[in-house]
Amino acid sequence: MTIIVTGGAGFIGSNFIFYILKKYPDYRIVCLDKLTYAGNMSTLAPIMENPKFRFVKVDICDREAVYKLFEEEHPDIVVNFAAESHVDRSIENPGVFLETNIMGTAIMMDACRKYGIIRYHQVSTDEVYGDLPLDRPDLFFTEETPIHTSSPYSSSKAAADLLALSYHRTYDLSVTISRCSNNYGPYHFPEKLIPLMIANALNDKQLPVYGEGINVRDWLYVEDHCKAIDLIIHKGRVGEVYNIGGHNEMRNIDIVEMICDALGKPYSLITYVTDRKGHDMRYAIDPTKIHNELGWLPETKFADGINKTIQWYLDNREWWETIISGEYKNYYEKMYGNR
Ligand code: NAD
Ligand code: TDX
Repeated sequence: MTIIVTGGAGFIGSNFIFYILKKYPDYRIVCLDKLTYAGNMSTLAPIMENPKFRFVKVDICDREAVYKLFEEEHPDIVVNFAAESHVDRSIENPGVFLETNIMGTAIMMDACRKYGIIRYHQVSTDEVYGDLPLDRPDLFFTEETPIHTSSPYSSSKAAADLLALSYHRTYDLSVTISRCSNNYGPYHFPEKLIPLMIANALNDKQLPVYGEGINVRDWLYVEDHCKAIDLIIHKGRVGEVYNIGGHNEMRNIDIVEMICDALGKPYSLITYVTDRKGHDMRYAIDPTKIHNELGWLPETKFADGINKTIQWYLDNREWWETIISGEYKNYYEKMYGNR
């Protein structure tokens, strides 16, 4: 079995590669990644010599290069993680989100049609459903919830989902889609809430909480997401969407305080800053379908997952310090300098 994993130098894609290589020692993994600011070769360094692994620096929007790779590798399965993934950046500059997340998805699926595959899996997000009100804790996103996006990021992901479903219906491409809630864990790029707060707290820098900090996200340990995708690509029904989430809703401010407590840092570091434009209030996944059909359940409790994650950032300072000392500095100044 050969799997092409796009975006494998990023957060979830790299965790997925490590998981699959360990679980299926006879599988071959080809990682296709453009290495944008979010892709890190240092993450993949430990497996570069593995004979079952190949890394190729390619943009999923580069049709010629993608087709060439398919001709070389004859993949059985394609898992498309590659995306521009940060909501705040999409608010600043939507164009690249439309290119990569929509056109790139179309090109990957065109390659699958042209060369033939067993399965194309599109890694999507719960953000395609928009948000839920804070005062209706009884409401959850199911696979039937209408698409109702808020940001250029989520709109681009929703467009990709619709394209994927249309490729299934029109061309009979073997497509599955997963829509997962917020992930956390090792190799999470420090522009996102949890790693940003850990890195800032360790450097005794301000902890910028948007608005009142009462927005709710449904957090899932990254390995649980990888396990769900593994089940879907092997046992999921073609043409279906699967929601992934572990009923772990938390307010942003509570997460930030938990990180302060774990690191012995004072709450005085917490600074409330101007809210994100169009900020979604609450995400909450109903994972009944994947549980009933594929037997998936999250295995890592948040208390354990967050401690493991914090410990990982303590043990791997070089990984994130290299990132925040580079180009990231300009981004940080632009986003947070006058906020
Ligand atoms: P990430 O930003 O950490 O990594 C994205 C990776 O894609 C990087 O390695 C980057 O170099 C690569 N990439 C970007 N544009 C590319 C292009 N044009 N061609 C090839 N490679 C390209 O993202 P992540 O958090 O790991 O998210 C992975 C996927 O999961 C995304 O599709 C995202 O929408 C989805 N998702 C993320 C979360 C989350 O909480 N992080 C939750 C649900 C779904
Ligand atoms: O500095 C910050 N301060 C803050 O209060 C940052 C970076 C975020 N926040 C808030 C905004 C959100 O309510 O924290 C929450 C989480 O923010 P992000 O980490 O940016 O994640 P989110 O916008 O929820 O999107 C994430 O989950 C869904 C991923 O980035 C997406 O790729 C995924 O689809």
